[in-house]
This record gives sequence, structure tokens and C-alpha cells, in this order.
Amino acid sequence: MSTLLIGCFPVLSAQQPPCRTLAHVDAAQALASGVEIHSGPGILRIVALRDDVLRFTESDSEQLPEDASWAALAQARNARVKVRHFSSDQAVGFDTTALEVRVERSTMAVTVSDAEGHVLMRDADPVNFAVRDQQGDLGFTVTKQMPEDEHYFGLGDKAAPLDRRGYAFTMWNTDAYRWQEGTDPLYKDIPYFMAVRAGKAFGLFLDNTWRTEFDFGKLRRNEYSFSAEGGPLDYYFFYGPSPKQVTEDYGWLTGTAPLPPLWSLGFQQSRYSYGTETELRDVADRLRADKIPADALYMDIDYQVKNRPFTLDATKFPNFSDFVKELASKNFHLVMITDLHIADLPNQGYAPFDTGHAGNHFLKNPDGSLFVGPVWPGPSVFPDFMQQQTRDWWGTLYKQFYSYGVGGFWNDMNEPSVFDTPTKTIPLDVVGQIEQPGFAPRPITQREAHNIMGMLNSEGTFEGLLALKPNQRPFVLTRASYAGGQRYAATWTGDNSSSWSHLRISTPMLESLGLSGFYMVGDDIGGYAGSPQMDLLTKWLEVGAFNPIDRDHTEKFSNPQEPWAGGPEQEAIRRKYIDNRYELMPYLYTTAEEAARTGIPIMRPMFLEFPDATADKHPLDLDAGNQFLFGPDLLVAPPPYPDELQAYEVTFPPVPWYDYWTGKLVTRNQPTAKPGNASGVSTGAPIGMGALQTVSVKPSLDLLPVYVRGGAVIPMEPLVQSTMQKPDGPLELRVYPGPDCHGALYDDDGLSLDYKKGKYLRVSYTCEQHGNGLTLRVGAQSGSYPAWWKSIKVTVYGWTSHQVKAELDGRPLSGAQIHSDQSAVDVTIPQSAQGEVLTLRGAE
Ligand code: MIG
Repeated sequence: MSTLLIGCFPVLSAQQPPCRTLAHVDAAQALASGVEIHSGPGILRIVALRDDVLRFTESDSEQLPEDASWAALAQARNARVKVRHFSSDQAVGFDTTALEVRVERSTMAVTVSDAEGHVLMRDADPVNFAVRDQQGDLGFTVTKQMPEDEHYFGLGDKAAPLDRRGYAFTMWNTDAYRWQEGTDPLYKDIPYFMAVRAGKAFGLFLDNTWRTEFDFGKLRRNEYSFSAEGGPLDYYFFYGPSPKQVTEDYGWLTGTAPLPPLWSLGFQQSRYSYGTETELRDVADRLRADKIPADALYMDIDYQVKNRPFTLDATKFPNFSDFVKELASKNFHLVMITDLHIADLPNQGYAPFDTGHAGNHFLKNPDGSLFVGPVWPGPSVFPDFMQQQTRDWWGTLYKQFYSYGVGGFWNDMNEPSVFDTPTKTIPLDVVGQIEQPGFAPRPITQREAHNIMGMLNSEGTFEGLLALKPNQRPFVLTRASYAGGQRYAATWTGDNSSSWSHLRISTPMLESLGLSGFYMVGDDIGGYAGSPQMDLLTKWLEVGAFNPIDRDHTEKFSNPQEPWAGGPEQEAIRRKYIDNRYELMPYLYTTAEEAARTGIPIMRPMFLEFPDATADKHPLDLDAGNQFLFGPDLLVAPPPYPDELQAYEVTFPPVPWYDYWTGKLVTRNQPTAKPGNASGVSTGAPIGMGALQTVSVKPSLDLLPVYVRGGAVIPMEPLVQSTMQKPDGPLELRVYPGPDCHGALYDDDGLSLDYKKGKYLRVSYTCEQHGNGLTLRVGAQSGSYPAWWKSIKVTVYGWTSHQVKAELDGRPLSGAQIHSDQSAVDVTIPQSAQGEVLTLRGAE
């Protein structure tokens, strides 16, 4: 890790790098949407893109950074609102309807406050520009005051606690085989974090692709800072106040991840490598024979000839296109790995090299020769993904595999990983060319390009697949990425290990990825490096069934890690959880569609839904082990230390919760009265004030505690063995009475882009409790996609009466039944596209 320089110090020796701060306002110029401050030759420009979104650009010279970005969308960057300026002897600045921005004349310290004047962000030291790398690039450090009660989230999948406070991180995409808790940097660079203080949140995104560092009070207890070794000082501030709003703002700024093909939400089985057709067929057939629902199988590097990307070893896969069809007939999709390194094989009939070379698509040494580095194929060259034409060419390489019906592709090693170089990546002086809409064309070295190679690799893959099959949703899995990379690919946490601590740390990593824009995320279930104990594999498959991507993967030479490993008893437990995931698919898919539309992730920390849950409104998750929300309504509570046997406490956000497995109410945890009554006088405790309810859970191998929010309507379906199979039977609606009771269902064909033209189905549900019963309103269906079900089986939990009478649209309905344990009612109603009202009444 390089040393952070904070503040400018007098030159002590000739070795001391030059250093300059912008620490005094010499002139301020009002802009329609902000202000431009001049300090010596330096410039600070602050512009309001929206009333709640600011962009800061700053330079120590007359030249502000180019207004271009790999991450922030042009439509967001070009947005503007009018502001009201102010100026006094002390300060200059402006107001929007949501924020006040104030720059002190004597120090240039910037303060951002909300409309009520509460300080949200304040500079601690003047921005410092200094040379801090070997090459003489001009870097910078921005330092902010760190309130005692502020917490920080995001930065992608760092191997650290969910709250980044007290930690420092480097953003430099790194192939980190066998990474451990605390290993940093890892595979991705997502220089974005959310700050949460007393229930109010803002986001900060530093749009700089160089090696950057974030320090949340590690170096100095009362300051957080971000710095870069070079490149633009260009960052965005966006205000919530709710954490959810901040998450949506980040989606507005950098784009949301697309709706994935439905099959990618099914169970995925992988290993390094199922190396032959026979091996893969055996896995496929065993999954079906053992009735483990599954949708995807992976082909790792050993299918290739000598590890050369885009080749296929015909001795291992003699009839590949037939084999892809055979798997499709068994409802499996194949995902093939295609690394970005291209074997350096001129004029030997290896088209990826020859066509790439002819098109000038490879990175060069400073002397203009091709850069060649060793990776799996031996000496390899690397595409210059900074050129749009290179990405277009890259996309064409998928033509043959994709034409066979391969479902998706896996972009690995794209940090990029290079063997035998001291830095394990491409040397920093290797050059590409920016030929990119929105950017001025110019050369770009790996100092600036390294962190975007993975994202642009996955962009080339995604766009290429779309060009080849314009009405099919691409599925791309990438290991490395940058902010905004969610637009092109799903991701996973790389080479974890088969240990209990890795199961534990996976939860905050996946939550952090979700907060950082990537909602399609998973880990290598069972662990990549090493072989798991069978109990660990079982527990991991239980938790993984509640992760957005549910993918079992392991390294070469490890023990078998498929769901049947370890015998039928273990397999039965694992099957139960995978079955349940498939039964929950309507809920999961509905949540995925919400994520694609809004940026709110599938796997959510609890504070995202319940920002005010604790008395002082600190994020609830900080003292609730490894609990997380799967979609809006399911609370998953794995043991905080999954290999410990003693009982542990589950902490509930302040609404009623039901046990998902039994349907029983476990806590009535009600929010207390809202502050203020009609006369504006406080009625006492604010929302959520008071002790949160907890229950004690005894860990057991076959149980993963899951709870449902009171006030939820959860759509489910009959068990299928693949998402490609149409469910046979009624849609199931599980109704859990509670405050603000509602639910939703989204469906479409799961594969095409026809949903963008109206071929989808959307229904919303509400429920209301009344004296002795409940009313469920099924809304009218919107969209033109037909429902697969003919009837709906409604189950209402929390039933307390010994009788039930049902009415549908005001007419008596027969068949309602109280469960034998008296706690729930089942009733079946016909499907109706117009909507319907079901009323259940207990004894008078
Ligand atoms: O150097 O393709 O993270 O999932 O199985 C190892 C082989 C390269 C690293 C990936 C892993 C994959 C493996 N790859």
C-alpha cells in the first residue's frame, strides 16, 4: 500500500515530491447550475445535476478534467438544475431545494448540508495534489471530517466487515487466489461508498480509474479520505436521505444491471473442470436423477485446446453442437469460460490472434511492439478494450459457440492476471488507445486502464452477444470490473476457500456488491480453494440458496463438491433448500426485476429497508451478526459464526415477523408511534425507539432460520426441476398479515427482450386485516404476457379463529380450510386477469 499524504508539508529534502493545495478562494464565478472557484491556477467546479446530486471536479491547473466517463452515464452527467447563489465575506456557495454547498473563502473547505442546515459532508483538510507514484503522475487526496456516528458501506466485495469504518482499502484489480479475510486489494474497483449517519444517507462516487485508496478513519481517527495516484479529481455526491434513495441514485448515475435470463437464477453447477462431454453429461443426468433442480452447467478452461480461448478440444467434445442441444433438451444451459488473453500464435490458423492483430486490437509496449505476457495459453496478447472497435471485434469471437445455443459466457482472469511478472498484471507502461464515444481519442497506459480492463472485457462480451442474438438476454459472468460494470455482467467473489470463515464473510461481501450496483452476485458455494467438510458444504448450500446467484464451484484436484457429495443424508438437506429456491422463484424473479428497474439489490442489508430501526438510528446490521434480507420480505439469519454450536440471537427489525418454515408468528415487534401528533407536539418515542425483539436460535445442520416480514404477500410456484419447465399447478400466495401489507408478482418469458415491448405480466397484491378476518386484493394484471397458472392457492398465516368463511368478489366461496394446527387458512381461487377480492372471516 502506498503512503497517504495528507496536507502539504514544507519541502524537507530534495526527495520530497512536489505538493500543492487549493486552500484559498481567489475568485468565484457563479454558474447557472453551480459555482466555479479559482485558487491560483487551480479550479474547483461544483455543479448540481439534480437538486440532490452534485458533481465536484477539481484541478491544480487551469485545465479541468475531461468531461468523460467509463462509468457515469452521459444522460446523468449532462443533467442540470438551476441553483441560488450566495456570497459573503466568509464564504461563497449555492442552494438547491435539497442541499446547500458552502465554500469557505479563507480555506476553500467545502461543506454540504441538507435543506435544514444539517452538515452532511465537510472537508477536513484542503485538497492536496502531489506526486506519489514512481512515474511522476500527479495524484490527489481529499480528506473529510468523520463524525463519530457515521458508517460507511459499499466499495464492492472487500474481504472486510459490512461497515468500512476503521478500515482502509486499495482499489487495484487483483487476481487474489486464496484471498483471506483482510486481503486487499481484490478483483474489482468500485470507488463508491454510502455514508449512513443516524438513519440519513448520502453516496459518494469517485470516478477515477487509477489506483485509488479509501481510508475510513484508519489513518486518522476523525477523518476519512480518498486519494488517487493520478487521473481526474471528479466525484459525485448524492443525498438520500434514505439509504434506498442513495442506492437508486447510484443506479441513475451509473446504470442498473439488466434483467438476467431466468435460468441464471436457477441452481448452477460448476467445477474446474468438467473436462469432457461424458463428465458433463454425468453431472447433468445425476442432477436430474437425484431430483436436484438445476439450470446451468459450466465449462472451465480444460475444454480448450492448450488453454487457447475460443478453441474447443474435439477429442473431449466430439459433437459439441449436438451436445449443447442434448443438454438443452434436458433443460440445461451451458456457460463457457472465455478468458481475455489471446494466445500469441501469429499465422498458425488461430483466428482470434490473426483477426485481432489485423485489426490492431492488442495492447502495445511503449516501443510499439505487441505486449506479450504469459498466462494459461503460454505467451499471450491482450485486447485493447478501450477501443470501441476492439470490443466489437471481441464480440464477434462468440459467434460459433453462441450459434450452437450456449447460454452464457464467463470472463475470468480479467484484472488482467498475468503470470511471472512482478506485479502479476500487465506492466503499467503498456499502452492502448482510447477510441470511445464521448472521449477525446488519445493513448492510455495501464496506469489508467488497468482497473477498467475487466469491465470493458465484459462490455465487449455483453454487447457482442446482443449483436449476435438481438432478442436474447445475454448472460455474462465477470471476475474483475469497475463502477458501472453492472450494466454488462454478473459477478462472483473469486477464489475463496472451503472454510467456515469464508462462508461467514461471503454475506457482507455479497451485500456490499449489491449496494455497489451489482445485484447479480454469488460466491463459489462450498469454497474454491481446498475441499469443504460435508457439513460446511451443506450449510453453504443452504445459505447460497438465498443468494442472488446460486453456484457451486471448486478448483482443480479438490474433492467432489456436487450436492450429492457426502451421501444421501446430506444431499436430502441440500435438496430441500434448492427445492425451496425454485418454489420461491416468482418472488425471486419479481425482486430481480425490481433490481433491474431501480438498482435496489436482491440481497439487502437490513438498514436498507429499516434505516430507523435502532434507538439512535445506527444501521441495525452492525449488531445483528450475518443477517440479511433476501428481497424486501425474507430475513435470513445464518449463525454469525457458522461453525459454533451455541445458541445465537436473531434481531428483528420493528415489524412483526413470521417463521418462514412453520408460518408461525415469532414476534409482534411493532413500530411505536410516529413522532408528532396533529398539533405538532411529540408524542414520545420516535419510530422504532425501544429495544428490538430478538429470539434465540439453536444451530442445527438442517436448519437455516428464515423469517417473513409481517405485511408481506409472497408469490411461489409448484416445484420444477428447471426454470425452463412450466410449473404444473396453482400459483401460491402466502399472506403474512401485518402493517402496510402488500406484495407483487412479475413474470415474462424469462429469455427474450419482449418484455420491453409490453410482453410481461405484473400484478400487485394488498391485504388488510379487519376485526375477525382479512381481505386480500389481487390487482388487475398489466402487460400482455399470459399467466401460466389457472388458479391461486392462498395461504393466510397468523389465523386465530377456529372458523373461516370465504367470499370472492362478495360471493360465498367454499373450500377454505384451517390448518390442523389452527394457525393458517388455505383457500383456492381462480386466476383472474381483471383482479379479484378475497375476504376471509373468522367466528363473529
Ligand atoms: O488461474 O479457469 O477464479 O473460478 O475456475 C485460475 C480456472 C483461473 C480462476 C477463477 C476460477 C476458475 C479458474 N480461474
